[in-house]
Formats: sequence, structure tokens, C-alpha cells
Amino acid sequence: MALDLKPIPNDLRAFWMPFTANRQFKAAPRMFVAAENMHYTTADGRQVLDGTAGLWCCNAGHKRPKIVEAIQRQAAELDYAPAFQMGHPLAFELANRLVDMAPDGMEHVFYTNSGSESVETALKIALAYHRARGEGQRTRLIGRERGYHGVNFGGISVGGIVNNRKNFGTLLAGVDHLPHTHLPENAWTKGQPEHGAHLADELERIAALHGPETIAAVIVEPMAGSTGVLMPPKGYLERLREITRKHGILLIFDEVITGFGRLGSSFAAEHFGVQPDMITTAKGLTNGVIPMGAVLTSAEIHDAFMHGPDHLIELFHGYTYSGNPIACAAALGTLETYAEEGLFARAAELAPYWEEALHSLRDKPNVIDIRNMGLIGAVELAPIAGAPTKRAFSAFLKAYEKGLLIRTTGDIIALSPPLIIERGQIDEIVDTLGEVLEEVE
Ligand code: PXG
Repeated sequence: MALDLKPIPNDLRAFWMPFTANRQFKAAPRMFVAAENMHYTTADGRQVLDGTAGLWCCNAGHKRPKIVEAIQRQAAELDYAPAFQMGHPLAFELANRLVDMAPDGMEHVFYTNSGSESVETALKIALAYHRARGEGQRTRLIGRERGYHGVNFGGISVGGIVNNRKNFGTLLAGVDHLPHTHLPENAWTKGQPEHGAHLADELERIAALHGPETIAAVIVEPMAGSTGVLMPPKGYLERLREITRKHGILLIFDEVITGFGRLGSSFAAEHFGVQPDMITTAKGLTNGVIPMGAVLTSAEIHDAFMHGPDHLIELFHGYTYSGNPIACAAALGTLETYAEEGLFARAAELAPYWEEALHSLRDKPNVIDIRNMGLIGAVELAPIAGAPTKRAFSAFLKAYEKGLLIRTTGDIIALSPPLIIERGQIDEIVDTLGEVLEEVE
């Protein structure tokens, strides 16, 4: 088939690229012009195997017919409906489907347009919920070191990645952080690590310090993705749930990455058997195709707002594009694709093969840890002395040259392929990465 290649624009100055080394990129651009199933096509006509599902979002792979069709049909039928004081059927249908597939106890859906907005929404709902119940003194929010909750002010305040925080002022007041759960004795763990459940007890210390009755919510990623794939130690999430419940503190799981099949079940909450009060999602909700996020909440939280005269707005929050019709169509097409192809079960089925393949890289140069869960993996490299992140970034560039897309954070290589990946393509990822690790300095 003839490739319809788009030329690279000859002036790259205007676009200030997000989370990108702009000058490095513009000196040697890496451009994708098409994608299908497991592969991207580059502007120079090469195929690149997608080892990261875009940015952890294209769980069903690329250019999937049901999703493409749903978007096309919806754009031609109802392009936009006002999100406030008006509705359209797809938003309700999608909410019902999400509740049906969500873990027990998640009964309502608030739409956003990204993971960052889902986080802000969940934090605001937590504060307003306590206030609605006459516990307005619960204003504190607890996050975790090395946590990533998007880039807006609430998210970077509860987040724990220093570079995402330090240049942006004083952040939200009244925030504290749990310690991260990444312990050196857990190196080379397959699945959930043995050590570290006790780190959840730090919440008792924090609660005692501030007074538990001042804390509104704890937010954590059940598995921390962006900060380098950190797995929850066995018993850790259960313990967090116990302590939050004991003190009337809401527990929010940020499932922007773990939602929609990444761990082999719909949500991590289901995978780990721990029930939070809210779940934040985005990414895989629409297969990354149209920006959309959603916050799932318990009935208890939702119902706490449903009082007072019925002509009054209950929650002063929402976005112009909350429940956008085309985004809803994309999400419905996505959920249908996941279900028809049994992709969550497929991820669970492939996980042991993925695990073995990934851990075969153990003896490659500079590898200091490998960890995995579901269809997620991380290969951690020893940093070059005095030049942290450089080794992993070189690996990223070399992998791209060799036709493989990987993601790096610090000196950690993160992998999260689309759930449609074949065993042979897992081998290809590992073989290519093996070569890369042999070749990078
Ligand atoms: N919460 C979590 C847990 C996330 O992983 C967000 C919130 C923010 O989502 P938006 O849609 O606002 O970007 C995220 C996003 C990476 C990477 O490679 C991770 C994310 C985004 C881009 C890259 O680690 N996570």
C-alpha cells in the first residue's frame, strides 16, 4: 500500500512541546504520521513497535475500527451539546456502562477531559463532600512521595515528584505526604513485593500529627506509573483502606494508568481487591483517541450532595467539555472493543509470558532492577555518575532508531504495550531492548 507521508514542517519553533527536551527534539525530530494496531509509522516511512501504548493510553492499539467509526458517526450527528443544564443520551449510557464494569461501590460518574482534571475533580469532591456532611474542618489532603497525579495545582500538591513541584510556587496548603513504597530489598520482584506494607502505617503518624478529623482524603496510585513503575507491597493498599476507614478519611485511587485492563482486570481496585471511595480515570477510557477522563464515586459521596431545593446546582464544578458527545462515542467504541476482544483477560493471560520475557534482561549491562505486573514492566538502569537520566534517554533514542517505542522516567525504562500485543511482539520488544542495553554507554 502506498504511504501517504506528510512532509515535516520546516519550521518547528512555534510549538512549545510538553514534557519534552524541546531543543534536542527540534534538532533531530521524531515524527509519527500514522498508526495501526501495534505500530506507528514515522515521517521517514519506518514502522515503530509501540511498547508504551502511546502514553499508557492506547490499550486497544491504534486505528481500531469501532472507535474510528463511532467518532465519525457522532461528529456527523450531534457534534456538541451544552454540558451544563442540558444532556445527551450517550453521556448517560456511558456512565451506566462504566458503573457496570467498575468495582463494587462505584455508582456515579463525573466527566472530565484528562487525568489531571480527574484528580482536581476528585480532590474538590472530597472537600465538598465533607462540608456537605457538616465536617467542613476536613481540609487536609494526603498524597505520597513519588506520586504522579497530573500537572494541575491540586495534583502537583499531592504529587511527589520534585521537578513537577519545585518551580511552581507554594502549591496547596494543608497537604502532607506518605513515604513512597519503593524499597531496595524488593529489587527483581515479579508482581507485588513482599516488603513495605508497614509504610501504610505512616498514615497513622500523619493523622496523629494533624488530627485525623482534619483530613479529607488520601490519594494514591494503586501502582505508581510515571515515577518509574512502583508496585504496591503486599498488604499495603489493604492497610491504607483500613486506616482511612477507621478515621472517616476518603480513599482515592488514581487509576489513570491502571484503569481499563493494564493489570489484567478492569481496574486495579478489582485486581487488588481493595475498594476505594473514588477512582480517577482518563487515558484508556477512550483508548487515548479523544481527550476524556472520569471520576467514579460511591453512592454515599454523590448522595451527600443531593439535598436542598431541587432547582439549585448541587456541585459547583464542571467543564465545557464534560461528557462531550464525540468523546462519549469514542469511549463507548473503546469499551465495546475491549469487551468484544476480551482484552483485559488477554492482558492477564499474557502477563506470565511478559514477566518471563522481561526478566530475561536481568544480566544486561547497567540493569539494576526489573519489575512487572499485568502488562506493565520497568527496567531500571544505574545512572551515569553526574548525569542522571542520560543513560535511559540514550536508550530511548537508540530503541527508536531500532523501531521500538519505549518510555523513560529518570533512569527507568517503562513498558506498557497495547493489550493486543502478540507473544512474538513481546519477544521483539525484549530482543530489541536487549540490543539497546548492550549498545548504550
Ligand atoms: N494521574 C496519573 C496516575 C497519571 O499517570 C495523570 C494523573 C494525568 O493525566 P493527564 O491526562 O492529565 O496527562 C497521569 C498521567 C509517563 C506518563 O510516561 C504518564 C502520564 C502522562 C504522560 C506520560 O509516565 N500520566
